[in-house]
This record gives sequence, structure tokens and C-alpha cells, in this order.
Amino acid sequence: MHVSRRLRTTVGAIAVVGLTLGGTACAKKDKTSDAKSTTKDAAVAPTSSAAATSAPASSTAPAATSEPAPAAGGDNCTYKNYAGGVEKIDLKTAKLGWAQSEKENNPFRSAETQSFKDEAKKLGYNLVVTNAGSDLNQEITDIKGMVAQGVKAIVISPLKSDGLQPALEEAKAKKVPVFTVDRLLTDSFKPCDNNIGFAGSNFVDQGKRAGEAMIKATGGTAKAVTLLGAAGVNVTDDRNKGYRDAIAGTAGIKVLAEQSGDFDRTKGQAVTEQLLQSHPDLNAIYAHNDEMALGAVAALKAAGKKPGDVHIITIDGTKGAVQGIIDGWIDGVIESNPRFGPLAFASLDKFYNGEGVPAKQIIQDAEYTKDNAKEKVGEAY
Ligand code: GZL
Repeated sequence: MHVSRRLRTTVGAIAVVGLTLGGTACAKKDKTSDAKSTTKDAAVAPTSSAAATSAPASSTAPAATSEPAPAAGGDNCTYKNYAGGVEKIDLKTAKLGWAQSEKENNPFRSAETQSFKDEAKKLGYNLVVTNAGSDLNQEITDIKGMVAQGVKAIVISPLKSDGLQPALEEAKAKKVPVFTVDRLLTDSFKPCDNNIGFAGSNFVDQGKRAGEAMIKATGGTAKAVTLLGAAGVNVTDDRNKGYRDAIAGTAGIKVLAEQSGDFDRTKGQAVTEQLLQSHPDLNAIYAHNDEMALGAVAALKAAGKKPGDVHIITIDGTKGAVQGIIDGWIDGVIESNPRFGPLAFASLDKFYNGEGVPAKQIIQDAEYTKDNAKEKVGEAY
């Protein structure tokens, strides 16, 4: 029998709303049904008492839908079927790892790491934390180093969607399961083989929502530029695809240039300065993250622009960017919620208690607009 549960519950700092879990008994059936159809099982009553009383989704309450893991046998991923089986551990006593990819001068990164530290503290977990400082080789070294020092399960935020294979192979060889959050391993994503699964946003949808916000902010007419995220990252490709698709039917929005600012504020500023030189008439900017958008604001200010001269739509939900809406420099922010600690540890728990983890758990993100920025700035990170 297929039983799908639509949970509406709070997990630590993050309320997970609409998490649909297919247990091992229904994994084979789920294989043929997409995430959307499984979340339609809303008629099933919530199973937790928190469900009935929890508040509606907010920016701190991402919803997750899930896809089943295409593991051998079609089951959701557990310690029993991960890469041929790994040792069962007690999460309370084992050493666990969190491998952060990027520098934490980006609030997305510091909020993400903090959510792991806070949740580990709350649960009494022993957590080893590394930060690769935006260097792929360092991230490989960090993950291998954790394996070498006896860490039993590792959560990673991949710096690039491809290239971490040496670390993944080392962890697999030593029977240390890896769980992936925030960026998707594309070429090397082998759920229940070299990683348990992925939890993160729907980045195409974020881009689509950014495109719709851009059409609204500009009335459908703009000379726009895009500050792309880092190359080799699924987030960049997906956010651009969603945006391009969304504005495709609005001929009045011309994309004059697309250039990478590497998800970095300083680079976002430098790229915007260059773009203002080559396209002095640009009046709209789509930034793939808030740090680059804030760099763009600095460049606009230096160029003598006033709030509203150039429309800006961005993605993340940092306090600085939401304040930018209040101050009139930014038109809209699509949220990308980085507080993965509770969801990641809950997934590890399901991995070890036999309930199993789906290949992908997609969270739902909120949005900041001119209408809600003042009221919701407290929810921003
Ligand atoms: C999102 C992510 C992005 C954030 C950035 O999951 O990987 O990377 O938008 C970050 O701020 O650098």
C-alpha cells in the first residue's frame, strides 16, 4: 500500500512544511510519480501534533517535496542499502562533519553554517566544521581530512557541481556516507551510492520567480543585465534558465549582457562598473545572489544613480538586500533559505533509523517585496 504523509512540522530553526516522504514500501511506486503529484496528497491528515498548530509557511519555513532515491531495489536510501551497506552509528556519540564550501563573508554561508552548529548543539551532536574558503581543492582536502579523523557521516555544500569526485570516492571507500545540501552534484550525483541525497531549493523556479518580479518591477520594458553566479554550479545555470524562460514572452525586456560576478560582492560591484561603462543606458539588473546585488548597488551609487533609476531583482534573502528594498535600491528578493542544519540532521536520522531518505528534498522559498519587506526583514539572514 502506498502511504504518503504530508508533514507540517517544525524542525529546529526551520519549519518544514509539506514534506512528502515515500517510505520504503512505496518507493517503487513513487519512482514513476513526480514530486508535484506526490504533494497533491494533501487530503491525508497531518501526522504530527505540531502540524495542526504550526503557523503558515514563512521565509523561515521552507516546504520540502521529495523524489524517491533510485537506489538498488528502488528503496529510499538507508544505511543498509548505501553503497552496499555502511555501519549503523549512534548520531549522539559519533563524530559528524559539516563541510562548508564558500567564504562566510556571504551571510548565506554564515547562516548556513550557524544552522548546523545550532542544531548540533541542540541535539547534542559532536560536529566537526570545515570551510574551504571557495577553493575546490581545499574542499576535497577538508572532506578527506574528516574521513581520516574518523568522522562517521558528512554533510557537504559542494563548491562546484562537478569535481568533488576524489573526496566522494575516498568517503565511499571508507564507508562514510555523505549528504548533500544547497548545491547539486550534477555529473557525479549518485544517490545512495556516493551520497545519500540532496536537499535544496528549486533553482529554476527561483529564476522564474525573479523573471516575473522583473517584469512586474519594470512594467515589461527594460535594458537589463544579469550578474551570473559562479561557473560550474547548477545554481547559476538553473537560475539563469528560469529567468530567461520567464522573460522570453516579454519582448520589451532586452538582456544586454550576462557576466559572472562569482556570487561575490566585490566582483559584483566591479562587473557592474564595467557594465555601466559598456551599457550606460542599462536600467535593470538581475543578480543571482544578494551579495552581487549589493555590490551592484555600491557601483550605482558611485556612478551617481538614485534609488529606482535601475531596477534590481536578486536571490537569497539577506538582511542587507531586504533593507535594500526598504531603502528603494532593490525591487525584489526571491528567498533561498540556507538554514539546512535541522533538515540535514533529520535526514541522517532517517538514514540510520531505516525510514530512508529520498534522492532529492526540494524546499520552498519565500519572497521579499516592497509590500512585505518592512514587516519581514526580521526573518531575513
Ligand atoms: C544556493 C547557493 C548560492 C546562494 C549564494 O543554494 O548555492 O550560493 O545563493 C551562494 O549566496 O554563494
